[in-house]
Amino acid sequence: MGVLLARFQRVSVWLGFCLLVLFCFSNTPAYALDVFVDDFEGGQGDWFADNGVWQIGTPTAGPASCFEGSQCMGTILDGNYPPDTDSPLISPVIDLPTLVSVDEELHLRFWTWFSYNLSDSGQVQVQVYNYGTETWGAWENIGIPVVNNSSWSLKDVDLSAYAGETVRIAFFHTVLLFRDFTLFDMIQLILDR
Ligand SMILES: [Ca+2]
Repeated sequence: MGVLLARFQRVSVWLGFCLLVLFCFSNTPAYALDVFVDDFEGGQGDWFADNGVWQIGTPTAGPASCFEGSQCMGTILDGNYPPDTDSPLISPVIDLPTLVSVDEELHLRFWTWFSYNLSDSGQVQVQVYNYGTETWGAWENIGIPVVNNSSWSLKDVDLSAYAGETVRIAFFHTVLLFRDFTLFDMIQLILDR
C-alpha cells in the first residue's frame, strides 16, 4: 500500500510538472523588442541630410505640432518645401539582429504627416554596409512611396530581409515642385516575436 501511494505521488508530481510546462509554453506571450528608437526630443543626434532641406523643431505650419513632444523632423517647418530639392534624411548606423525563428520579423515603424504636390513623393530607403569592401551599398527603395497628403499616420515597413546586416535608413523626399512639407516623428525599429 505504501509503495502504491509513493508511485501515485510520483505520477501526480510528474503530471503536474508536465501540465505546468505545457501551460507555460502555450501562454508564452508575443512581444516586440526595440532595436532602435528616436523621437527627436534629444535633438538631431547622428541623423543627417543630403542636399538638406530638413529641420528639427516644432512646425508652425501644417499640423502646427509634432506627433509626440515638441521635436520632430520636417522639410521646412514654417512653410512650403522649395522646388527641385530631392533630399534624404539619413539615420545613424543601425546593427540589425538576426532572426532566430520563423515567428520573428523586423519592422520599421514611424509616424508621418505629409502634404505633397502631385509630382512629389516620399520613399523609405535602406543601405547595407559591406564589411569586406568597407563600403556602403546602393540605396534601395523599400515599402510603398507616399503621395498626396495625410494627417499624422503610422507607417510600417518590413525590414526582415535585412536581418543581421548593418544598415542606414533614409526618408527620401523627391520633389519637382513645391507645397507644404513632410514631417517625421517617433521612429522605431522593432523585432516582433
Ligand atoms: Ca518628438
